[in-house]
Amino acid sequence: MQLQGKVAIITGGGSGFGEVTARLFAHEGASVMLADINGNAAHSVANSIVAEGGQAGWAQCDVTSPASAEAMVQAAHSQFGHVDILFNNAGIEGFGTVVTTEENLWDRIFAVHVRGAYLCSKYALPFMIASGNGGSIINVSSVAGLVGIRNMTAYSAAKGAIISLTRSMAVDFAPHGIRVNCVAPGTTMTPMGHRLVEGDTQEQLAMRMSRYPLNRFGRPEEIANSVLFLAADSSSYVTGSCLVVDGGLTAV
Ligand code: 1HS
Repeated sequence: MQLQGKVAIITGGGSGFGEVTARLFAHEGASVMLADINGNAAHSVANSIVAEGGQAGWAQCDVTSPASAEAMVQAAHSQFGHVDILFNNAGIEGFGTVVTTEENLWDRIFAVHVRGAYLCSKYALPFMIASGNGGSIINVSSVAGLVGIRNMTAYSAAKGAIISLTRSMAVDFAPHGIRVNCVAPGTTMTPMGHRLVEGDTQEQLAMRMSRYPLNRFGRPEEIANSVLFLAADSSSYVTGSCLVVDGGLTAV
C-alpha cells in the first residue's frame, strides 16, 4: 500500500488517465477526490471505487474557474481532512497550425491545461503547506511538449508550458517538502487517444505508430503506474522532473 492514509485530488477523474489513476491510487490506500467537468462521470467512477471497498468522493468542477476549483479543493479537504496529492490531469485535445487554429480554441486549450493546473495548485497548496507533511503534485505534459507534433500547435505550446510550470512550482515549494513533477506520455489508449487514432487514415495511423520504437501505443495503466511513482514516497528525491512515458518516441 504505497499511498496508505493519503488524500489525492484527481482532476479529469471521470475518464482516461484520471479514472485509471484514481482506481490505482485507491487500491494503494489513498482516499481520492474525483473532479471532472462531467460530474456524472466523476460520480460514477467514485461509486465504483467505493463499491470495491475504496474511499472516494466526487465533484463537478471546471478547473478554469477559480470559484469551481476552490470549491472542489475545499470539498476534498472537508470530506477527507487533508490534501496530500494533486494530480492535475484535466485536459483536452485540439488541432491546427498557427494559421488554422481558431483563437477561441487556442484560449480554451491554454485555459484547461495551464490555467487549470495553476488554479487547482493555487487552492490545494495552502492545505499541503499547513499540514506540514509535504505533498506531491503531478502535472500532465506530453511528448507534444517536447518535440514538434504536426497540427497540434496550441496543445503542444500548452504542454510545453506545463513543463515550465512544473519546474517553477518545484522550486517555489521545495522548502515545504512539496514535490512537483510531470509525466509526458505519447499517444495512449484513453478516450482521447482513441479519438486521435480514429481520425487517422490507414496511412496516417501507420505513420503515427512508426514513431514508437516499442511499436505500440501506451496503455493507460502504464501512465498511471508512473504517476503513482511520482505521488508515492518511492520518488522522495524527485522534484521538478518530467518523466517521459512514450514507448521511446522522443529517443529517436
Ligand atoms: C495526445 C498525446 O499527448 C500525444 S500527442 C501525439 C503524438 S503522436 O502519437 O502523433 O506522435
